[in-house]
Amino acid sequence: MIHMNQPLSIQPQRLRDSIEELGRIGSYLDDSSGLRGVNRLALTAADGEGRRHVVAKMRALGMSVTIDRIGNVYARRSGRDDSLAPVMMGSHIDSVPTAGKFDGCLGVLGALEIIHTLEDAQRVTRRPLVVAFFTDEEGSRFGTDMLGSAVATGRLPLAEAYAYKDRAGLTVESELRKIGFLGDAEEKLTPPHAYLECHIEQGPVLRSQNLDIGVVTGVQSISWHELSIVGRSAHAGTTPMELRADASVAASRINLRLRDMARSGKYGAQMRATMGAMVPVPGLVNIIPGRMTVTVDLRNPDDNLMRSAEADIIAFYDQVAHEEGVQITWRQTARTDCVQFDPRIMAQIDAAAAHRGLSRMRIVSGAGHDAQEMAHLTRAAMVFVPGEWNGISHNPREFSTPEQCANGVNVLLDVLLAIAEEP
Ligand code: HGY
Ligand code: MN
Ligand code: MN
Repeated sequence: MIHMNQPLSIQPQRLRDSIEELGRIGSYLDDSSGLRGVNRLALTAADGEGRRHVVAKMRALGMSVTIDRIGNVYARRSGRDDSLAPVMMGSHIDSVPTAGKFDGCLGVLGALEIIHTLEDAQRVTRRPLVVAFFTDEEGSRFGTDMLGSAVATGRLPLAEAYAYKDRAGLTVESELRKIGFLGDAEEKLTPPHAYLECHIEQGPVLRSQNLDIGVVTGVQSISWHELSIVGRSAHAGTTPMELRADASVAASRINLRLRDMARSGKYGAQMRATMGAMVPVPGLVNIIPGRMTVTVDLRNPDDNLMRSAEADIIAFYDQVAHEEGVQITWRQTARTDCVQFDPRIMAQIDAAAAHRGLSRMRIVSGAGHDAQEMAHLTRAAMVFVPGEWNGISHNPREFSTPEQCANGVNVLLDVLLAIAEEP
């Protein structure tokens, strides 16, 4: 039950200031847009600086901070009854290299703004509260997404996570140690009472319908492949077309097939496919690429259609290898099925938004989130806020207004207060 006589509310400007402050860490001038973007790729020096900045904010709020063996950070605020399992809020503060200021950060800084608001109001909840940020949610650097929360919830063994390497061959373990966040706390999380996450939608749906809040029903399935395509490098001018084994042509054929599959409707109207990385070797104007490393990112809100798309594109890899005279090897680097969030908490989010006079809709998340990992451990749910510019994300133009952010975090606060009083 949401007690909504006079709802407590956060300070929108203080939240905005904290988002701007963190956004200055790892900030860069994006030459294609002329905007300042954020690059706090997981476990880089910038990520380390961002982590220390947020840990300092947690401690300034009187919270006790724990760092686990995969670098997840948990800040705890005591409740009236500390024997009870805590209610956890969180997200991530690592970013893609061409990020905005809101992806993940809204969830972590919004949770800390809630703590600050409770401190100001001298309000102590029955249950203890925990604010978390998880290691390498994005997966951009080491190749698998939700790395920290997958370890915390047991999907990914710690040793396997430590061994992931970036393109320079640096491991998660060595990079965690380098930035000083190779903690010693047990990485397997004791199930919290519930998990809540506020996040930008990262898409056009809410804003296009002028809606304030997304009541997130779940997350669609995700499948990532990394392909190594080996052909034969040769002279661009002297090698006849029929004598080539061109790795870049093979990659291009696969990319076009992905788009045709998504457009075909055979895998549902919502299938999305992306070849985000296409790295040629040697990558020079007058040499036929002998090697290509490419990535494939498949998304689908239907598990059966996802499996069908995976089977078909894998069969196409073999067909292209044969027809182009190249070798194609591939590995699965991320794979999660569709996840449903907790219906009772969704109803509480809906009621809280309604009581605040906020418009809302139920929405499936197109992006992956730490909440989908936490949903395997406890009751989990997410609150989405709209974004301007068609909700663009993973781009410096990512932007949500102070009001949009405050609406989402206030709804999170209302639901948190209700759940934190549960016996
Ligand atoms: O890829 C995703 O969906 C998320 O941004 N990690
Ligand atoms: Mn995110
Ligand atoms: Mn992201």
